[in-house]
Amino acid sequence: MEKLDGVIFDLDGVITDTAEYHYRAWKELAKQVGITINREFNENLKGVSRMDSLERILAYGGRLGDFNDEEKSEMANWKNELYKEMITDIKPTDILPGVVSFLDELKMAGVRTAVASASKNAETILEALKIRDRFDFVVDAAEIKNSKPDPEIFLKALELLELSADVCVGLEDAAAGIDSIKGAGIRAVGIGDAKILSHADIVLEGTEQLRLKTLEALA
Ligand code: B16
Ligand code: MG
Repeated sequence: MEKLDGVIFDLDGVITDTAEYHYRAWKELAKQVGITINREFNENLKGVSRMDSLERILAYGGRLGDFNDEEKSEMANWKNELYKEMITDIKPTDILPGVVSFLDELKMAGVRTAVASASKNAETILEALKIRDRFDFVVDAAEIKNSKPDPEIFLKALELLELSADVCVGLEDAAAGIDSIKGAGIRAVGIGDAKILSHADIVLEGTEQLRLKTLEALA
């Protein structure tokens, strides 16, 4: 890549570790209906929308046909209320290491930024982290019809940034998110376990390794 013009960030697991609270809240909801989930299964929920996550849990526990739409919507709301309680105290110190200095580096270089999170709580979380103003755009998850791994959310981010895929990179901690980035024709940087994120163009162990130079080298 000759020049990097845009970086598109996932939120949960890339900017802050709310992924852990999603897991705890889903585990509690699953327990209510007699289903036990573990961290390995949870990898299938990362980056996946609220309702799709619930359906995956019910399918995993063999209970998909046991609830009607209204009951499923109540369950999803219950999980979301529990999740919101868990994150009430979220603050700037919960931003993952290296993210702020990386954003500074991007700003200095004139690189535009967007957030492409499946979370309907994204704006609230970014405000609580006092980091909302640092991003040029935040895609509204409520407007997205097809959940990651569908490319829709990253294509929407490109549209907002008014940039083409070849001058951007996307950052993700979830396998579904990497597939979404790649589906949009964007280069993908995985953050986390290289085995889980095997479809990424490059995988960094953690956010503290984020550097503009590393991303620009992704040719
Ligand atoms: P909400 P991301 C995703 O965020 C989470 O990884 C996923 O676990 C969650 O179910 C989804 O957001 C929806 O979140 O219930 O808050 O609308 O990783 O795309 O930033
Ligand atoms: Mg994520």
